Amino acid sequence: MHQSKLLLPTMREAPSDAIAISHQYMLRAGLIRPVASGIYTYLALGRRVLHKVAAIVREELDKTEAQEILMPAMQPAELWEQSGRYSVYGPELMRLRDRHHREFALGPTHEEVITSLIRDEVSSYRKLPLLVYQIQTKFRDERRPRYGLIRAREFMMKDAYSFNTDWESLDRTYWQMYEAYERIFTRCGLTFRAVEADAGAIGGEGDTHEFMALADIGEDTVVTCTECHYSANLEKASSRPPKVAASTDASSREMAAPVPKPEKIHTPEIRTIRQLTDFFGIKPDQLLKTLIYSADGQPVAVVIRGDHEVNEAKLKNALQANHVELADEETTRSITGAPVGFAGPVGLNVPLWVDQEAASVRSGIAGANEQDYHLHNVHPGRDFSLDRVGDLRNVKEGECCPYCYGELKFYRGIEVGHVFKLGTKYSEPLEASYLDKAGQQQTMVMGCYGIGLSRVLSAVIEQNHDGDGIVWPFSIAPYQVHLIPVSVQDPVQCKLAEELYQRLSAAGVEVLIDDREERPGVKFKDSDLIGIPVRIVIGKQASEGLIEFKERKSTVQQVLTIEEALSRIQELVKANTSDREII
Ligand code: 9G3
Repeated sequence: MHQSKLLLPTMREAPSDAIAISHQYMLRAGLIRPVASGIYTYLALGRRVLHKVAAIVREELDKTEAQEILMPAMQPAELWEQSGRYSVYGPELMRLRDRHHREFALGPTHEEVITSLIRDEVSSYRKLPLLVYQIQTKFRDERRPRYGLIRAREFMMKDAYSFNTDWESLDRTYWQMYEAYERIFTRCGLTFRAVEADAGAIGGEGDTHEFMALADIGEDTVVTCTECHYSANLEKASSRPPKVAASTDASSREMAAPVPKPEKIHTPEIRTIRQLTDFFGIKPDQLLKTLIYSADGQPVAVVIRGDHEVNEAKLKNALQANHVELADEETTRSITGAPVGFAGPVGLNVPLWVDQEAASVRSGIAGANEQDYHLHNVHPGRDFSLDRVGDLRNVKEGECCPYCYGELKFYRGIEVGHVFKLGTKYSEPLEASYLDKAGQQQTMVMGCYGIGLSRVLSAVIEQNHDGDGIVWPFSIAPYQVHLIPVSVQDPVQCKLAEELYQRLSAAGVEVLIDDREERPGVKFKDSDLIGIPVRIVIGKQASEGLIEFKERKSTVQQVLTIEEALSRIQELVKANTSDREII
């Protein structure tokens, strides 16, 4: 491609509202342009990268006998009413009416559409397992679109769905897709972790793993063990107490002196953890923090140690609720009779959910449910009920791995893939069933598997850039070679550049030639910005048949003959585009 013909509007500065480096470089390198908040046009360079990522996805999925189909974006509301999800999703689900005023949704995902298709077309076990996928635009009306393609309102997703006869068959398909994802993200040049993820409160779902590309801008927290392969989304991660001498375990708790009755202490304006630990001269782990939540609109009290934080995903699962959120100030006041900071578990008449480590505090300090008063000597089980105890908290960095006592470390991650065992969550309500060998009607067991293609672009840039711009991995770069004649006025340079362009293109190498009448400095700055892996500069030494060779990821520039440069390029192309298996 001749750059003088390419719409490639590079910018020296990114707009101030672009916070993420990947968003800044996508705008500055002319990959995307905003149409509205969270809605983008992909210009030529951006589309070429997206297309390469999609090609890798197709290659790896087609190896697994998955078949590619294409479903509509417009989905009749009836399907979502049958699955029961039409009312569950709020403003995030884009809704519209057709000319007959019939209701539709713009698809954020396609479980309903695909399940109704398979229900109508498949009825025998002989046709299962069936694995279909599509690469298609998704619509989710995010409240706060941000970070460019990381959280967009219209984005490209590969979504796959499997229909299995039973859970055992689903398990095989699930791990087959999991391994395909490992190959896909490796080939895209991403550093990633597959983490155990929260399967959501609604029953009928099994395992689920998220593929997280490690990046500081990532919205998710990945918890990883330093010793073993344990890796989990913070929403799901657990830990266990360190191995300690037997003397301080639960049994010694019983032997210790009985805890005196709770006593009210006047604590004027003492409400924060910090103020309480100073006032009582205790550590935060002796505080019994009580938070009032609203779970699907019903109030509940959550009791947790002062040094821990509530994990709302775990709480939601424990409560089997669709939605949980902290109650507002006046709800807290009306339920506890006191402002936030003086709430406590003793004498509350709402359901009490206690984190398991708060439950094993022997004698704690808690709010007295009275302004400016706290209780000490509060003994869980005696002074408040332990009928509902569970793991309701976030693990903390440095705690022990639940499997091997290794140390848990936190990383930020961008979720680029997600594999789910759905079970019968959709096949049940949509009545997708099949006749088994014995002629019995059985409900299909499903899995679903997503990759955020546009998010992969952002994640790759977050992990592959420097101060001058993007450093594309060869496998998904928009072009493979950037040919730069320093001066298009010089006939020798131009002639050589065009010759090279023809030879490389004829050899199947993807070349962008910067034939613009621009100063060299502008050409080099743009070249660093758009991040094409190999740069060939044709300058003064062109008359001696010598050119400058440089890889974008290295600082080394070499003066080579044409033939030397061509063979270096052939090597790089060969090494980077064969779909090499991951050993
Ligand atoms: C909605 C809206 C947003 C959503 C969903 C539904 C996320 C929704 C989860 C999934 C599960 C998998 C197939 C590909 C992989 C992910 N956001 N999810 O179901 F109506 Cl507005 O999409 N689907």
